[in-house]
Amino acid sequence: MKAPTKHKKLIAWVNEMAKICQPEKIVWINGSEEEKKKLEEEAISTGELIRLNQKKLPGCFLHRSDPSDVARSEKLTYICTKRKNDAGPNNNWMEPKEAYKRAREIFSGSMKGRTLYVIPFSMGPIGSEFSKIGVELTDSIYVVLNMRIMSRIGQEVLDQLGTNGSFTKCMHGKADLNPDKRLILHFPEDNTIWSVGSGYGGNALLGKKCLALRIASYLGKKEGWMAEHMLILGIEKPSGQIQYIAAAFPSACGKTNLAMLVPPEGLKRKGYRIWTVGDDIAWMRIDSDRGLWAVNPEAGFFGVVPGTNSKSNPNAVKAIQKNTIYTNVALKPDMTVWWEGADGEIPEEALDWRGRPWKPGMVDETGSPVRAAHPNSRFTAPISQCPSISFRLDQHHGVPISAILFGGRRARLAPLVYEAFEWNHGVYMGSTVASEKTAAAEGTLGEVRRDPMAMLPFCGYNMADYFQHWVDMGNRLEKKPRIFHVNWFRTDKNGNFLWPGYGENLRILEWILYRCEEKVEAVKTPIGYVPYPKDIDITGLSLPKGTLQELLSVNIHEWRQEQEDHEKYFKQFDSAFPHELLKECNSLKRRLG
Ligand code: GTP
Ligand code: SPV
Ligand code: MN
Repeated sequence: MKAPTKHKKLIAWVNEMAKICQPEKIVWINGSEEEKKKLEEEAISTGELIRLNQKKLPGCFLHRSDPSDVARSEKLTYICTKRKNDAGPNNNWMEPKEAYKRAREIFSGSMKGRTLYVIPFSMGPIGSEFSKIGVELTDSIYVVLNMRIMSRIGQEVLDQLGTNGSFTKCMHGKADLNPDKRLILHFPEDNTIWSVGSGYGGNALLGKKCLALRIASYLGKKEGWMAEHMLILGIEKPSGQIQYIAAAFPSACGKTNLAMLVPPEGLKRKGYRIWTVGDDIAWMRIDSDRGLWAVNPEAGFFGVVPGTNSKSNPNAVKAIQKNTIYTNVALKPDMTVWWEGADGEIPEEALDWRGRPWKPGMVDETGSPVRAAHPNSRFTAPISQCPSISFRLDQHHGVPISAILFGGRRARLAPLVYEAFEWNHGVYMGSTVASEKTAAAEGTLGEVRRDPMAMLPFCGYNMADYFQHWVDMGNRLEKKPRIFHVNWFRTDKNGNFLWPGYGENLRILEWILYRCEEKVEAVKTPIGYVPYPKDIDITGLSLPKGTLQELLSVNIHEWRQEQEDHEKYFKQFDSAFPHELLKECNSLKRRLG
């Protein structure tokens, strides 16, 4: 196929990659409906996609990924900078020459007899000064169809790129999906990504975590802006004014749910409304008003399926009724889908996420229940289908951010909400975020690890320099967003969540807005400002007596241990580690007595 562009460097690169992979043909993706139909038909003929019940779920498909390929492979993800120190202690590092060589061997001849698709895509609205263009090469139709939902793709992007525009080179191939031959390589110095041996999510949709976080965070440091693992939402107040919040929680810790929040019954009378700008990634920069402004570079949701229902996330349920790709969920006999925590009855029979017969109550060799859907099963759906979509999603300028939230899954210790004393204290709070591991990445579930700013798996350079960048941004900001830490996941001694979460989290967002507007006082504790229980509106919520107090309590003894752990954690960083954060660490120690 003749290249629909006169961009010589782009054409040369596509040819160079094709020479390595040896596809039978090259297809340039233009983004049309016709092209989409054709790709869907082809994917159905090979089994890559299963067409779902088109009456009940129009435009929807099921994809089953290889059972060894169901989450991000952090151990196989590398930052390949010339100097090891530029990748820092938190990243796997490989020397670029070695990295290219190893991946080239796996790519070599891997597309024989198959098609190489060329996907031009824009992260952020096409033509916005803040958007970045990438071109992904892939042999996976599933990837093409997902990228079509997750980003803006096709001829328009090529036109924007012109004959000489710069773009991130994103090379992807499934090869044989053997984890021993899987590598997800980032070359920030070459503006290049090479991913081979996985067809799954963040490993394969290279615009998302690879470009919009790892490469973009590196560019942001260089160019003076930030790429963060954050949702963006607008809260429309009864007055009609909308304030915007950005929140960083680790993978599978509640970003999508918070971004689409529906006000609970008890707060409805107040007339709040939530507008969704983004559920996973925020690009933020300082505007001429010296405030922080954010855009969502994505155009779709790649959301966690299990637990999604009309009670937990009604907006998501509505958003995934059409034009949605489901990955690794269960298939019912009527060709609709099911998952643990879905609406309605548990089906009497189904095919599980691997396509094996499944019945309720089935147990495996170890006696544990067999799950119908994989815990990290996902939906891919256009943001435009979300009833709470913000009217500012496509605006080139983005939205002004009033507050930044950090959070994680902590069964103990971290109160429901607390506020930083000022920016650098907030950066310190972010740099020490810890969370229990979830199914979004391969590895041990439940293990608590530090995940600074929820960016541990996504920062494309040395984390010490990243912390410094946060401090520097604060110095440049005149209208600094206030910084908070939230924890929806505190449990009682039987392991039950103390806080109902989901829509009820609006009660906490309300307090956060009150603080931004200086409407309420707060209790000054050693770790930050904690709400007076009376300032959290719990109308219509049946919390057992004393629960709110427990949720807001700060255990000094436990926090002393936590602070010591922060100190140990910081030791892994070298001299580039900002002294401002060491100072914060010492101040916390002093305040704890
Ligand atoms: P990624 O897409 O991996 O980045 O995840 P995410 O941060 O968007 O998480 P998501 O909103 O998909 O939620 C992940 C899991 O946490 C789901 O199983 C939710 O049901 C659960 N969850 C979300 N919000 C809450 C909450 O407020 N309380 C409790 N207990 N669980 C929640
Ligand atoms: C995450 O793991 O944070 C996700 C899913 O949002 S993935 O696209 O696989 O990274
Ligand atoms: Mn995520």
